[in-house]
Amino acid sequence: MKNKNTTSNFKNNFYKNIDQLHLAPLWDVLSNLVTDFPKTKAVPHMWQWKKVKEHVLTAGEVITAEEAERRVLVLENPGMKGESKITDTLYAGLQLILPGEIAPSHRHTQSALRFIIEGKGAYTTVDGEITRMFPGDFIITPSWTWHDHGNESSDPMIWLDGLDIPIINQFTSSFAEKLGQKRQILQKPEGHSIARYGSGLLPVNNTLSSDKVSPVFSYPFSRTREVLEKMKDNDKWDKSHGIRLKYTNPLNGGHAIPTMATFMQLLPKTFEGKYSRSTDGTIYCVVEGSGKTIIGTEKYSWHKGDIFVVPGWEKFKHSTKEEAVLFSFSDRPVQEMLGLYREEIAE
Ligand code: GTQ
Repeated sequence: MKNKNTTSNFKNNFYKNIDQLHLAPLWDVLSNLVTDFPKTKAVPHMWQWKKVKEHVLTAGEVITAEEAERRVLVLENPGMKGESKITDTLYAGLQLILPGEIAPSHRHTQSALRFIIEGKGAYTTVDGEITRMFPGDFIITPSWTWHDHGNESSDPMIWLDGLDIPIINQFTSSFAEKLGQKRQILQKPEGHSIARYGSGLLPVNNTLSSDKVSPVFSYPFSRTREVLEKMKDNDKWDKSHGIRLKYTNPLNGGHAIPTMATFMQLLPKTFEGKYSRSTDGTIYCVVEGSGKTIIGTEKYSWHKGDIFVVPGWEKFKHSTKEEAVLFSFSDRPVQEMLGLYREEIAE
């Protein structure tokens, strides 16, 4: 029989020896690795537009869009400072383009979404097609497509960027390159994609090489708002989410971007939403109106332009006293593809 001392020596030696061979005991970490419920360092947070806007504009005095390549203030989740993440899997930022500026052409394997908050008529060019941007528009920059942004209008342009940067890095699949020109050459007329793919019609002889991403890369708010308006009187409200629409890829009915779900929703006036939670941490941007969202134990009162984040599996509920419109995005497509997505409505 080993006595107590030899036992602890024996064990200490064991741990030391395996450590030197880069082996580690699972029994120390198992309960943190395989948790009974989702765990995240991400916390709920809201960025108030009236507070952040002036700093986004000041960034325009600190650096030019060209020098910065992309002049963006990153929305950092307070629970994950320095990681450039708003949730575990997603990145978000506020990008500014001043009149006369160009953010030079580049491409990367990360997919991006742009949700326009302020300005009128600045452009983004994606894969040879230019599109002008107006508040409430949702625009896609698909993976590995050349894109440059510019502002020929007389007002600053600010939009919310959503990218799948943490997902791409998790898969060691980040590639990026610069075109070496400020602007790419236009190869299609303005409105090309939405005319071909955005009206419930598709060219019979489809020449697209892939259906992974929606070929409708610009979803103007004017159209989206009209749909919500039509639906609000005739459709059943979801008890938690009001009228919530997902942006879809007309080629397959799936999400518009393969890694990021995007939604627009209308909450009626005097809405008292039921608590719900889902495994996809979600970023919301207030498009119209005002309201309140309780996330976990915190209450957030939001107004136009505010951005708030609901971490995955955190209970939340919306309430309003006036009609409100919210844009949101999450990593739901990836979770759905992997069979991981779960949601729950509290009774
Ligand atoms: O506009 O291409 O917020 O490459 C972060 C990385 C925006 C962009 C961001 C980017 C972009």
